Amino acid sequence: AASDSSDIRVYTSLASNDKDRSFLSSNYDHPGSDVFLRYGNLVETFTSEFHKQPEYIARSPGRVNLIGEHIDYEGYSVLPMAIKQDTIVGVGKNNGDEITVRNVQEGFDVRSFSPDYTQPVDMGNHSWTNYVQAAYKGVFEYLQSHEPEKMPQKLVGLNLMVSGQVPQGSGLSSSAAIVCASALAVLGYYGVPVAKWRIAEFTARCEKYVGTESGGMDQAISIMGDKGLAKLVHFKPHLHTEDVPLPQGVTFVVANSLTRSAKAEAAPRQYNMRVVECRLAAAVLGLRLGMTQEQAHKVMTLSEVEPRVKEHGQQFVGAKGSLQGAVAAVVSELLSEDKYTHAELEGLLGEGSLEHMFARNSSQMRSLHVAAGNDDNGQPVGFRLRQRALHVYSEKERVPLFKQICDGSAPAEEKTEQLARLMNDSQASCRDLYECSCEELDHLIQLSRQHGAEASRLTGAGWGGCTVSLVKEENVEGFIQALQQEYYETYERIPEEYFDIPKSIPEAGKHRKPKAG
Ligand code: NG1
Ligand code: MG
Repeated sequence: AASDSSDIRVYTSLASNDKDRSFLSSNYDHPGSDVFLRYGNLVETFTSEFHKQPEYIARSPGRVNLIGEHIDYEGYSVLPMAIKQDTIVGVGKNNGDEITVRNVQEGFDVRSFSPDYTQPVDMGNHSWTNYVQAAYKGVFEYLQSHEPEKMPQKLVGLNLMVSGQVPQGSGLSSSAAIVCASALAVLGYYGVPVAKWRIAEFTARCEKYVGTESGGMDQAISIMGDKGLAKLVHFKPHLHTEDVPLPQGVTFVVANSLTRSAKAEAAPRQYNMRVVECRLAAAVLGLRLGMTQEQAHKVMTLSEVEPRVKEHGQQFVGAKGSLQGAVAAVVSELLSEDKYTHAELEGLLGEGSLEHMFARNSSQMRSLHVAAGNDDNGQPVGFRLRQRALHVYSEKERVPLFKQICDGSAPAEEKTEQLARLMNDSQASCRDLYECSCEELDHLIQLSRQHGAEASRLTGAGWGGCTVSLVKEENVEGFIQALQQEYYETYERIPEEYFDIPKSIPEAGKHRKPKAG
């Protein structure tokens, strides 16, 4: 089947060396390669399920973030790289008038939705196909609002077959891979060329249809990534990237904690909650630094009030050393260390202000209601503002430093040491201030540092998922062996089905502990 279908065009976000074109068509890899077999399998499954060959295949990869965690949605630049694990999507016209979505793997439900892209995604109903529908919607909403002349005359029924390799809930952005590959498949089918950065921008908005208030890092790197390079991704004034050459003599090793970061389901108390906390921290800082209540209600991100924070911080610069120290001093002066309750915040921002501020966003509203309730231990959940702001303002400084070190001409040994310090500082901040690590990640990170990693940190949203470790080349083999023995082999059961049935992976803190000894 694979060789029969070699005339099917493949749209891949990665193989394009033309930065302005959205995608190029390229042939399969050489026969016999894994890639070739996987594409062949996709075509075969597509053909047997839909009784027709796909017309196009699209491909988009997952990513690992090297530094800059939980700051993309605050408007700050981040530094990820694409990985080889990807999602591929076959697409072809069907004779009906629905979009039908299937997965090559068993255990994934089959769904159909209307080609009418104005239909909402059913957020209350968690299905992997929601990501495909979100991408579909994103494509046409983008075209309609930005490039209406490219809008197809008529939207037809399509078959889509998905084959994903990025483990779900692992912090490697399986969701961006599926969203971006689906969007490329639909664009490819209709033959509509769109600039890469535009695709990266609109696919970032797609995750919101599914209920995650994500920033744009994952989609940016999935669409704009290049082989052998990390990228510094900027979101302002519009999305663009800078190449970051990686230092010689070291390897970034990604290790899975085998704990699932259940982001879509847990978003109201984890991911989206942080987005809400950051907005509230920004509002209170704004208020304390001279904004009216009304102005403070409109502030969305910590980056918007940063100039005021810095201005106020000037007076501390002498005493606190750097401007960075002064920023931290201002945040600690103006935001309480304790949790804020809903009532306390309304006392500051005005009665009814919280509901009003988040009224237009049902996902954030859910987090607001979670914060008003109690946690598993019967304690009020509340909002931590000082800690979240301290993380964001310190993490965003580490990102340009990381690039500067990579670009610099210091000896390899020195570079490695400096990069390691930034990565380890990032982890400490994620764990202590942003509270997005978990027991299993902390354990894996500690083992990694003991067994040859210069640095190790969580990557992606956290609360489970993967670590990324900076390892000198000569230590890589020993490092991997050590993790094998000390982490993976001490589990009572390694979930062999991990890649096949991701739903069976336990959430952080809920799986069996490593065996003693
Ligand atoms: P992952 O780990 O892929 O879910 C999420 C967000 C990113 C970013 C990181 C934290 C999505 C799709 N992605 O990544 O935008 O905020 O967390 O740095 O939600
Ligand atoms: Mg994701």
